[in-house]
Amino acid sequence: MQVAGLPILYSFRRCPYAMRARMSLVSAGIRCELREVVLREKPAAMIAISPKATVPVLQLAEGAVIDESFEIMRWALAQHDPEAWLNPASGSSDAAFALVEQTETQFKPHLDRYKYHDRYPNVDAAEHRVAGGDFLALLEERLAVMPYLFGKQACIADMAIFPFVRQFANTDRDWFRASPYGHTQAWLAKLLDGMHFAVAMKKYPQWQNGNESVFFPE
Ligand SMILES: N[C@@H](CCC(=O)N[C@@H](CS)C(=O)NCC(=O)O)C(=O)O
Repeated sequence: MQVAGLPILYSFRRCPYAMRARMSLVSAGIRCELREVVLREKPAAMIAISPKATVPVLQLAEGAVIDESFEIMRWALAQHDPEAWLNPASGSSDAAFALVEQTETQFKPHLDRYKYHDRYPNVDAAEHRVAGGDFLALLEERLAVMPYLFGKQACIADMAIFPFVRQFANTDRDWFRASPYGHTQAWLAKLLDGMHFAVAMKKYPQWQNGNESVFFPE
């Protein structure tokens, strides 16, 4: 069963990629059917439309499939962007996209090796925390002179990046609290306290045929 006329989002509540996709749907005001996935029991319907089998996956009402979180963000905001997430107040959208890309390539590998060090052979978590900290220092430099990464208001870069900084911070909260990244701490706290995150983190039961949930009902 499908909720008539709505796009379908395969999602996992705690996945930072899925979080940022959900937050962009909230900002754009796009309702969808949310299918909460348990990663070790991925639904066949999701794998059939996206064999790489990562969440999030968005299937549009006409059938098109978008299975990269940043692409989902860009698609949602291209429909409707009332908070101007695609138009950073300071700097260009290309610079914002580049910082998101840098987060994936330079920060995420260290985050994974710090947080999940037991899943990697011969990895020293502390070394990866230092390397991840070097990336936080880049954010800190920007946030020392403006409240968000690209100016006075949050844009796509803030929303695409903070779920990963959250994971890094939560790995050892005492360390993060004592770290020299005070502006980054304040930025993260503000975004965690925001409406988009609250709506995006609402809990849904695991999807099964017959228990359809609608994400972001007004
Ligand atoms: N590049 C993808 C990455 C998505 C991703 O890696 N999601 C993780 C969960 S956080 C996943 O689905 N992993 C597959 C698995 O654990 O089986 C995107 O941006 O959407």
